[in-house]
Amino acid sequence: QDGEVGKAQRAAAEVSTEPTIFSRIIDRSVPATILYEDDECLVFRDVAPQAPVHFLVIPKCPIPRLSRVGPQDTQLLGHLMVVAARTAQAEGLSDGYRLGESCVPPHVALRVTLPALIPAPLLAVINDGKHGAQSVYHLHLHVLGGRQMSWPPG
Ligand code: IU
Repeated sequence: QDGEVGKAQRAAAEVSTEPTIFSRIIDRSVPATILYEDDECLVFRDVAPQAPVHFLVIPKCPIPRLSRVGPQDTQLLGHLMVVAARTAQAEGLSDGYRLGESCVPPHVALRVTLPALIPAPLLAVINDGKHGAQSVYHLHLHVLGGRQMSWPPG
């Protein structure tokens, strides 16, 4: 398949213990525009922004996907959200922003998330796995702002 779903399906088929592109951004072997860093996480601009401001917040430890987290990750996940909010403030998103919107177009996301259960459109907040159209297997939060977001998401 073409597009985001095809990319996600190929990524799911290739899941391995190899470092992802995000590990290489963490170790600086791949360049990125880094907005914030601490011992636990890294924040950088998305290379294909879907809004005037679009950045990703990732843990430094390579949790591949949300469904792999455990109780030991509770504090880290909270930290990622706090960092997301602080970075949004630093980016001047004083009119608000969206945390966790996937960049998958809504019509694609609709097909891959709870198609039968939710009649109204619903977008995955964090893409998990093949059916979630995840394309990079290193857990990440999306933060988008600088434009009016629509609801249902778009
Ligand atoms: P997804 O939720 O797994 O589909 O999001 C992956 C994101 O990573 C997507 O928005 C890409 O544009 C972004 N990205 C990036 O910022 N830099 C890269 O080198 C690669 C992907 I590969």
